[in-house]
Amino acid sequence: LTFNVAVVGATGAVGQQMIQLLEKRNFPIKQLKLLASGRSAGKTVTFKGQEIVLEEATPDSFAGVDFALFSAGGSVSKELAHHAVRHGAVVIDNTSAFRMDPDVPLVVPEVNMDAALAHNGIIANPNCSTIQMVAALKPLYDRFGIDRIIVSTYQAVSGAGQSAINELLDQSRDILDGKEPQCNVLPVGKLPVHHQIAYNAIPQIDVFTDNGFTYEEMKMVNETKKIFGDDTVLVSATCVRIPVVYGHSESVYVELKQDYDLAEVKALLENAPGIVLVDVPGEQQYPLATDATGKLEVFVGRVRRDLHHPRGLHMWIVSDNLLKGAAWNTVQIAEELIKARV
Ligand code: A2P
Ligand code: 11C
Repeated sequence: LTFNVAVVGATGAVGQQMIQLLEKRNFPIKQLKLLASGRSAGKTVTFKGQEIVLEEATPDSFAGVDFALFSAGGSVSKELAHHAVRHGAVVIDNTSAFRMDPDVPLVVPEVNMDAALAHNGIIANPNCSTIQMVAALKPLYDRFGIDRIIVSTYQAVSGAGQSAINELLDQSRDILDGKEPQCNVLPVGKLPVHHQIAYNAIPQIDVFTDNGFTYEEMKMVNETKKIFGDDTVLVSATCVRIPVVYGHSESVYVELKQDYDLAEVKALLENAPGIVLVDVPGEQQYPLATDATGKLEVFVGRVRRDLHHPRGLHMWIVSDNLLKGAAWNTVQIAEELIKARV
């Protein structure tokens, strides 16, 4: 059994990873359609040794498509996802366009694949910083329950797309060469003020909401509740952009509902699907963004008891934001749908 697959945003940081994953995973593809803006139409991409010509994404691009993987920004998803569904495709959308829509399941396969099976045409992929956190916390949520989470993130520039990657590299080079760095993309391209990311840490990802938290921070709050299907989980987040290209790192403090045994917590993490425990402080072994780059798993380490709260627990969670945080979670949902339906 093979499927027609479309990638929307095929030239983007996430889209390119989707294409590579479809090839590496030997996804059962009949025909691959690569869609982007009109600017990219006519360029070619090599897939399994064959050149595929990029096409402009339009409402009519989806005839015969079984899976449409969207990662071209929320406005493109809002404009085109329903056309893909109209043509009979299952849309797996990596943008924030439909995540909080009650008719759209928000899915991390390790956590709530059952929700995906009940889709109405669109399945949403959560934000990268949410995905790695909930994947790691799932075994603890199931065993002990979770009262609250306080998370601080250290996020890679690739989360903001190819232009942000270029900006970090250009600024780093320019500063070393004694030139004035150009700041045009971060923290948020469309805002008038931009900050240098090279040799810096910017405590703003996405725009601010009225409560003083940014949208990225509120995504972690709202998406976590939706994925766990539990509004009682309290989440507070501070999201920070750092000069790393690939891999988001997170300092996560969690208060469990029940008393826990630290050895059991580590054993649960070690045995959880998609999680790798890297936690040997005496040998300086802990998750690093550089080690997580290119890997599909979520890496957890620095697991330790809080000094004061009896049910408090700290950990360090790292994953490749373009893979488990985006392209892999999307392709994984498609793989799981195929497994469940065949
Ligand atoms: P293009 O390269 O043609 O502009 P990133 O997240 O790395 O910035 O990538 C954004 C992706 O979204 C790119 O593949 C980009 O294609 C695509 N894109 C941007 N605008 C549109 C649009 N109006 N229609 C379809 N794809 C778009
Ligand atoms: C970042 N987490 O690192 C963002 C990127 O809602 O899909 C993903 C934005 C989103 O900038």
